Amino acid sequence: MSQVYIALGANLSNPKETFSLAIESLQLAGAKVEMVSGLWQSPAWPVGSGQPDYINACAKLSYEGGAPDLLAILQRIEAQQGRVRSVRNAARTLDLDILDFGGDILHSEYLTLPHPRMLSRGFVLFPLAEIAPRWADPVSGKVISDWIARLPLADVGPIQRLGTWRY
Ligand code: A4P
Ligand code: MG
Repeated sequence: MSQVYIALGANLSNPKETFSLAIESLQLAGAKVEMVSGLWQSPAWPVGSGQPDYINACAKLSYEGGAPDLLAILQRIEAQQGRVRSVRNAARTLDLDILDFGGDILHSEYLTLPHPRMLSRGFVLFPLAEIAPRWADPVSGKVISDWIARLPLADVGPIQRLGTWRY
């Protein structure tokens, strides 16, 4: 059984409802949802994209299978929630990324673990810190509070916690 952290993101449609449906689908697919962070709102990155704000959250799962199986499940759930893949960073109804899969380090064509961009993103680190305050990056061993302390103030300022949600 692996302990896994995933990130949820959405900036189209109704993110809160989409996240609840995604959590339900994950449970049905055999991933045990152990913990979910609050909802966090932030401007779409990169700055100036003109897209609606994002809602982000993180969840802790226990999962029996391998990381590629979980990635396939996440992509199926994204598609069920109306995700249309176009260009990189396009607005989306749902993005589900694997942040950390049991501390594995992996670089394949389809999967990079831990998630390659998570450490520089407040909209990932703040919700993750709520559910995993002692999490450490498996590559450097550096703890999440150190990564948060390194974020540029201009990125951190506009990130707001909206509160908890029922899933
Ligand atoms: N892939 C590789 N590693 C992973 C992993 N650990 N987890 C591959 C999930 N997928 C992984 O992803 C592209 C490919 O990455 C997948 O086919 C998978 O094989 P995608 O979701 O199809 O495309 P994308 O969304 O353009 O890329 P990605 O990496 O999900 O985008 P990002 O980097 O997550 O950025 N602003 C705010 N405020 N909040 C956000 O959540 N998100 C993005 C998307 C941009 N701006 C944002 C936010
Ligand atoms: Mg993604």
